[in-house]
Amino acid sequence: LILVSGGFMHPLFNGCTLKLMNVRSPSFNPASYADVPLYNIQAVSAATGVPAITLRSWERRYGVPVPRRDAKGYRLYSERDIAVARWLRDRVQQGVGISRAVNMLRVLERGELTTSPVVTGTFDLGQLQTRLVDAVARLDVDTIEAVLAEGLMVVSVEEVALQLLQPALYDVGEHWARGRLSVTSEHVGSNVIRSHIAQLVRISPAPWRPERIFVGCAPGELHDIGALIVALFLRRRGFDVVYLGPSVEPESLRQDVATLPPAAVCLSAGAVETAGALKDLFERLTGSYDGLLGFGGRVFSEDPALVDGVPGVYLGPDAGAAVDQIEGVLGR
Ligand code: B12
Repeated sequence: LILVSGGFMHPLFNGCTLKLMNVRSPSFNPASYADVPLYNIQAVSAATGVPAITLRSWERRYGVPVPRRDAKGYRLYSERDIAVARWLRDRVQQGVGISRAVNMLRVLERGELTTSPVVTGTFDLGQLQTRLVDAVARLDVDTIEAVLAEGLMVVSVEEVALQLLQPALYDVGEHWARGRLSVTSEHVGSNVIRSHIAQLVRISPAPWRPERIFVGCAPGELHDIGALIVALFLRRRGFDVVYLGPSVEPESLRQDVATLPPAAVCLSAGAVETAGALKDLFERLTGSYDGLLGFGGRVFSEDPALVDGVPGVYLGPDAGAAVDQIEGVLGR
């Protein structure tokens, strides 16, 4: 109803019109399902594939579905609750993000449009982080995938990236540096995580802002997961992002920036050497390019003195700060 009309575009949905059309969800009508409390949480979990812990987290954080309780206080769900859980699961699997999915549900249920997700409780991402790092150490790819899926079922993509993946990767680096985790586990773990983030970029809504932004890594920089997260966040704010990958080639980038001028070029550096390469590249670009030259990366948080030497705008210590700054410069 709301979503396939084509003209509908509300900031709440971050331009998800296309995705919403893809998910073919407008016909979902929770009221058409019986609301008789019959099923315990295990039965709902088996019927929907949503783990019991996730159902409880949805209830606590988003107030949906809220089961009735039996005489002993155990949760009892109805057919309607099961349909809602299944619908939310499908939206999350399609990359919509749980808080946005809950808001979409409210619109379908009540025609009510809130501008912020209904969050009523907290979720312990620390415990997921421990499970993730343990799984990386054991080369247990299935558990890595399961933990990522679990995180995305409960909190936003942004929270998963900044509060689960980033600290888990930092932990992995620490364990590796202390010889407590093998090089192979570090490679396997970072690869699986990286491919998940790349997948989230792929399923992001099509851009709805005109500005094109190049995001990548300084010459010689192979750590590209941070830059990929920046690209993901920018995509989710509607920017037309071209992801350049690790270690850009300076001369080729200079030519592309001259011929296809983007609104911004944002590069990452993780070490002193690559920060030097980034500085050299931006010095060459400043003469011929008048868009935003932005930069960030671990090395600038560790050694803030390096920021001053680089021509361009330091975009802050993480991807959340970076997208806010970029929006500030380019306009909301
Ligand atoms: C995975 C990993 C690798 C992978 C990278 C795979 C990939 N595709 O990225 C591989 C195996 C290739 C690798 C290689 C190496 N690694 Co390594 N690696 C890591 C590890 C474990 C995780 C990196 C990561 O993804 N972090 C998570 C991201 C999300 O965090 P982030 O980069 O800080 O990004 C956030 C912010 O900084 C910011 N940001 C980042 N980029 C940008 C860009 C812009 C524009 C903006 C605005 C913001 C921004 O926003 C991001 C998101 O919030 C780190 C540990 C650590 N502490 O990071 C070690 C680590 C970075 N590696 C290290 C080392 C030593 C190496 C090697 C030299 C090892 C070797 N001997 O070969 C090589 C160097 C490669 C090179 N030339 O660059 C050291 C660096 C030490 C130092 N002080 O320089 C670390 C810290 C491990 C350690 N504890 O010692 N590594």
